Amino acid sequence: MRTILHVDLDAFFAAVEQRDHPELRGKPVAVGMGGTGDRGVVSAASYEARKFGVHSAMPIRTARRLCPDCIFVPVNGAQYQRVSREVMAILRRFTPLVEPISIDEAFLDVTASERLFGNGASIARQIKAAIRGELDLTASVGVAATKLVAKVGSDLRKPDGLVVVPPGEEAAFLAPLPISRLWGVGPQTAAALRDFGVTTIGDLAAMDRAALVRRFGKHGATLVDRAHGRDADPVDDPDAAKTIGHETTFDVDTADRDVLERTLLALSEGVSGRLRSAGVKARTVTVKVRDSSFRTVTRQRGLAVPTDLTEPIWLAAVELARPEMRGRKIRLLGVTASHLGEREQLELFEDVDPRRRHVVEATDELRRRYGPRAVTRARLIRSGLPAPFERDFGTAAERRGEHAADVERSGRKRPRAAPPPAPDLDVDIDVRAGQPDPEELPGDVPEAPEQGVTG
Ligand code: DCP
Ligand code: MG
Repeated sequence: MRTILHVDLDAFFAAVEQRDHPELRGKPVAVGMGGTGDRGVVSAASYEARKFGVHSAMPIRTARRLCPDCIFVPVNGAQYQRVSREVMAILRRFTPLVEPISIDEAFLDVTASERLFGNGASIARQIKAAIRGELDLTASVGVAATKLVAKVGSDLRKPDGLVVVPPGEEAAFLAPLPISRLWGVGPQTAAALRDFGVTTIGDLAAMDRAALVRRFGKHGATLVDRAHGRDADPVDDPDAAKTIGHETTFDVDTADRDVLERTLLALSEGVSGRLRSAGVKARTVTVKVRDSSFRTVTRQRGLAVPTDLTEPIWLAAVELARPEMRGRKIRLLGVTASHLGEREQLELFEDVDPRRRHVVEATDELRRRYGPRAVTRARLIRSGLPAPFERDFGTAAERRGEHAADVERSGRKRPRAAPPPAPDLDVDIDVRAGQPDPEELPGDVPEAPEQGVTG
């Protein structure tokens, strides 16, 4: 039996503003994204503002109409990120098993900490006291044996709430609540369930499992489990080495630098695409280089700024791989991203040029709609390389720990080759949706290299 806490700060952005600007305390405050003009959207509303019906994601125009006395303040992302790190640091004092799931909330598995700090309820009180005492903010906490029930609990008595659900009482605790409180029940599922006469979680728990499976497929079975409070999802161990990587073996070993660097580009592209779809950023890049004599070297380095973009990963990969590839025939190359950072709601605040981000998002969308070969870089056309976004590309490695084990962390000093210039996104992306065969593209595409790459 585990003890899990879900901690969620109250009216987070608005509470930080009220704390930092005492004249805002006790007043209806809305923090506005995209400026506080009429075109903006409310990011967070203080509990005073919520009494007027103001809430997150509401157009500021509407908020102003509902609450003429509301004070609108602009988003100060850097400050919220700083406070978020302080909150997470407090949580980590009680257990290393902290899984941040957004800027202001996290799951904690405190099972092993109870001997040291007292039971779950006691730890929850200590956490609330530390957040109030040290950061002058309030948090709501749910304590339960599962993530699902802990999360429902933290939300139930906001603000400044504490809800403890003892083991065995999950189903009874959930039963009177509306089904919309349950994970995985969006407005459409809720409407469909109402057709079955289901309005509370208890109604759902009492439903015939087979009937739900017939109507909702596998999701139906999950819903019944959740309605009983059953959920085996563990708190993600942040120390577990998680990696996203691609590697590929050449048909014929090659020493052609252009082929090698383009292959690293394709691999980096695949890795960055998967980082983005996983909603994470990497702080470390590892390359693996195996030559024709089967000598295998892995080299690793950190990135100054965590990223989910191709260019920084590729630049690091080339810099790491060049000294290992020089004068050798290469059999295999791999690129792996690790030290994956918390999911980024925080993307709002990153300092990447927003135009670059838009290009990346647009190409991701094209790939989602038209398949992995819909968009590729000009540098990769007719390169004989597999499309970088195909999941079965190379012997794709995405597994816990496995890579970290054979990584050389020797930090040997080697002369560093200058990395290649970053490709210019404006000219380097070739949109080919609806033109399935790149070989048939007319015009002056780059020469195909002699070497192919196997998948
Ligand atoms: N946020 C945002 N846009 C949204 C939702 C949230 O920018 N549509 C930001 C502002 C919030 C923060 O994320 O302060 C945390 O989101 P929560 O859903 O936890 O909301 P709050 O902390 O503001 O309120 P609550 O007390 O309900 O947790
Ligand atoms: Mg919150």
